[in-house]
Amino acid sequence: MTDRYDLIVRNGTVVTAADRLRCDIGVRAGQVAALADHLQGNARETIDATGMLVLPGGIDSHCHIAQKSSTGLITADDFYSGGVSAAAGGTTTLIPFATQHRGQSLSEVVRDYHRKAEGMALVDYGFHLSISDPTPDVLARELPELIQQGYTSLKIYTTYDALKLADRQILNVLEVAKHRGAMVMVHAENSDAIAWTTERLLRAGQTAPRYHPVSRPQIAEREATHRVIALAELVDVPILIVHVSGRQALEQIAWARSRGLKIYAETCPQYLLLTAADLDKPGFEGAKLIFSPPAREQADQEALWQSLTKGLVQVFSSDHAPYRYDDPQGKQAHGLDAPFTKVANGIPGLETRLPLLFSEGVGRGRIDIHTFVAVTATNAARIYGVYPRKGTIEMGSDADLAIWDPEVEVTIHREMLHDRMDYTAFEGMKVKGWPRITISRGEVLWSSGEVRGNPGRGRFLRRATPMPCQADGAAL
Ligand code: DUC
Ligand code: ZN
Ligand code: ZN
Repeated sequence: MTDRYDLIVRNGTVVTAADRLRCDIGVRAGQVAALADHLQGNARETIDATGMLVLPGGIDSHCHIAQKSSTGLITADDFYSGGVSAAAGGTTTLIPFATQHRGQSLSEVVRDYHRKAEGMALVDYGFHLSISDPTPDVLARELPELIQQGYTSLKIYTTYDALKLADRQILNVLEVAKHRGAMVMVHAENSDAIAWTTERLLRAGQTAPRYHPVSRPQIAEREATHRVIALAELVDVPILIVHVSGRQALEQIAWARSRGLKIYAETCPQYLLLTAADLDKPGFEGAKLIFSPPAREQADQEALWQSLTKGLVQVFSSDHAPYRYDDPQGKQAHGLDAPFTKVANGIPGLETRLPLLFSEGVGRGRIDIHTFVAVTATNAARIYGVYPRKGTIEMGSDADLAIWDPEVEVTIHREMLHDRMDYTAFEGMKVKGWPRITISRGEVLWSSGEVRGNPGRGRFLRRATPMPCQADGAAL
């Protein structure tokens, strides 16, 4: 007798952004082919998920993989190690950046990132276009062509000399996004305010890592957030503010949404769980926690937790930007006495993103399980044009599943993680709940501590127009 399904996941509790039900899942040809209580028929492989939660595989829509920074440093993970780390933490889709440096052709940059992913990617992936040089050719030809080809989101910066765009350039990019249907992600911090503050700190000899948060005050983030909201209103286009760090930017986002503007937002584990005080460590240790915008204060953490529940922040991603600590290609590229201005910006987080939110959010009653699914998978799928293929569990969607043991207790240690890093910002944290099995298009990639799946099995996702950018644009 031939098998009716390739895989059946039996006896689990299936949870989506909207529903929770005890049912079996039948998988055929990589897709969800049946959802039923006591599913009839046999399968080549059966997984018993008794006592487990079966959630959509996570989408990490903000991560930096094999990315060359403007200073020449390359992030430590490639598309295989990044995929392994993602899968081991319940994530089945990655959307990193194809990052343009000034003078580069955007299409050439995209081709280059495809070369890095092909033959290497373990999980499915797309690329956001990161634009630092919106030349007339980029605006008139390359960007529209690439959006048409399924690169339907892009990131721009208001800070970093090598990356930032002037307001006029931002307006030009927003205009293309509006007419072609792309989501613009904005890194919002006022560059001059940071430069002015930094100059004074350096002059006073305040160069240690703990001064990094001081150099990038919330007011700089608030001003740039307000400004890009105003620019988006002028052009009449949705935008998403990435890595929102605290109360002041949130206030601007709440104000914009109360006026009916389609302003979306993202936050990351580091803003919910770390504070600026965590950088106050002996010697150069604090460099491990240099990322931008920086971690703020406890009251900011509380406001961010509430913003997830209120729907003010829709996306929870890692901002995995892995620069090793003890490495001339990493945090110590300029030595152990380097001022904070010379330290690579970013921390790892692909693998710990979901367990941290599950434990600290769902486990502690700060968010419910449906919000967890929404902010870690479903909303990103909608906002970045892969819904309902990704980000949910329904008939016809890709069988990307994370089978969670909600009771297992894990203490996070660097040695247990699968990225290429030499530290984690969450060393020693105890979490309750971790995915026991991760499945991508019906194929088990992670099971009871073992990684499976060949490099190169991950597929490129040609993405549709983001839902908020569609003509009848469903707001989230
Ligand atoms: N912004 C990011 O999105 N990631 C790393 C560094 C930064 O400034
Ligand atoms: Zn950024
Ligand atoms: Zn980033």
